This record gives sequence, structure tokens and C-alpha cells, in this order.
Amino acid sequence: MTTAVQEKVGVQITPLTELTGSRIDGIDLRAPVDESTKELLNDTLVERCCLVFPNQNLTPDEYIEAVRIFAEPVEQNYSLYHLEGYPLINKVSNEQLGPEGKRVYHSSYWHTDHTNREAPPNYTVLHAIKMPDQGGETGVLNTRAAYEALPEAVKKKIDKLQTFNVQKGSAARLASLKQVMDKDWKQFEKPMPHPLVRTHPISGKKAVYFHRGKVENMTGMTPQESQDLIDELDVLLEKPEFIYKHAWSIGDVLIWDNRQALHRAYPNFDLEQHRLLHRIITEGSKPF
Ligand SMILES: O=C(O)CCC(=O)C(=O)O
Ligand SMILES: [Fe+2]
Repeated sequence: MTTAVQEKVGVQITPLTELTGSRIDGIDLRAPVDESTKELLNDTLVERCCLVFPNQNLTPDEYIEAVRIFAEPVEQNYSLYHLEGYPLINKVSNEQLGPEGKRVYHSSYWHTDHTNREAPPNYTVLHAIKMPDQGGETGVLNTRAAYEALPEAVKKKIDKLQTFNVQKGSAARLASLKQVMDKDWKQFEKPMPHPLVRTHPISGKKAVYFHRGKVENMTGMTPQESQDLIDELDVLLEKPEFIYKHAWSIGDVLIWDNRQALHRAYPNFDLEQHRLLHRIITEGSKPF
């Protein structure tokens, strides 16, 4: 990314924390972007793990088109949550009731998306439609920086491990509270192996990669031992210097790179108020 390119395309890029996240101003995502802007945005996303485009307010069609700057949108796991008429967009909403028929905090632990797939999405994108008065931020954890900072002994221990991913791990201590239709469960029938440490196909850098709710076990470990290791890793990864916490305004678009980031919602808002985001995931690549 060079200043010359930025000036040429009229885009301002502002770091959000030292290691993670950039805010992009000077772009209207409703309009087409030229090739040099596209390249600049894609390079910045890979370098910074996530991007924020403030105040966009896109229609569903404009939103789908805007995500194509980065990659092709693909359909998501749970058809129950599709936006009416838009199978490429899912609603992330606290009006989706939990297992006991009450409102719950969804996705409030560090995870990555769709690890049941052989090629999980490269990117997940959220667009804020309704927000509570306070709280309800989304966190993005830079697992490339967090991996780099791990003690050598831990790196050695986890470098060659695989996770085996199902709908809900039998020993999982935190897992999705979403209600799932029978036909959606079929996608998880066969445990899907993924490396616990994956290599980014563009930067060549390593990053820690797991969805704790979906891990049944890891190579040579019982489900319990696997969850113990995830607890240990969470403590090592979850350091303020690796995290960008996005405080939403309506209309914001946030995109992150699942190949080098975990994410979560913060369960710190009034559940009586409606929090609604539109989510798109993109085509992915098989982790290695
Ligand atoms: O609600 C949020 O902030 C995050 C939701 C989430 O985990 C996702 O969209 O994949
Ligand atoms: Fe998620």
C-alpha cells in the first residue's frame, strides 16, 4: 500500500489499533470501485485483518455487490436465518431465540465461521441495521499476531495438530445457541479436519484457527483434552493488543479475514432492544 495509490484513488486509510483493523473513508460502497482501489483494499485487509467502512447504509443488492470487491458471496449454513428473498444474506439478530425460547446472547465467545466446510469462508462481513443504545460490539482477534507471540513450546505443541469439526462438540463448554433445522444438520454429518495452525495463502504467515463450539477433538486427544487445550489457548490469545473491538453505528460495514482472525459478539447490551446485522460470507479456500 503506497501513499501515492491512496491519493490517486482518494481513499483515506486510518489504523484502528496498532496491529489490527483499518478504517476506510472516502469510499461509497454503492458505487463501483476501480481496479487500483480494489487492489488497495484487498492488500490492506490482508495486512490489517479487518476493515471498517463507516456509514454505508446499503440495500441488500448493493451490499452483495460491495462484498464482491473482496470475494464472491456464498450461501450460509442456517437457512432459517436467511434474509427473505436473499439467500446470500443471513440475519444476525437477538430476536432469534435460544434453546429455551428466550432471547440470548449469540456468538459471544471467540470463534471462526463454518468450520464444517472443507473450504470455510475467507471473509465474513457484517452490516449494522439496528443497534442497542449501548454495547453490542463485535471483537476481531488477530490470530497471526497472537500466534507470533506464543511461547515456542506452545507453537511446537500445536503446530501439527488438527481439529475435527462437527455441529456441536460433545465436550464443548461454549457453543452456538442457534436453533437449527434438520436439513441444516446434514452439512455436519462427517467430522471435518482442519489444521489448528493455518498458513495464510497470501502472506505465508501462520495463525491459530479453531471454532471451540464445533471442535469434537484434536489429533490424538480426547474431546475433554481438546477443550482443555482450547481453554489454554484462549487465555494466550485473548490479549488486548491483539483485539480490535468495533463499537457499531448503524450503516457500518465490517469485514474480517477468517484465515487470520477469530471474532465474537460482546454480551453487554439490553436484550430487550433489537440488535440486527446483515451477514455475508464469501467463498473460501481449504486451510493448510
Ligand atoms: O454478532 C456479532 O457481533 C458476531 C456474529 C458472528 O459471529 C458472525 O456473524 O459470524
Ligand atoms: Fe461468527
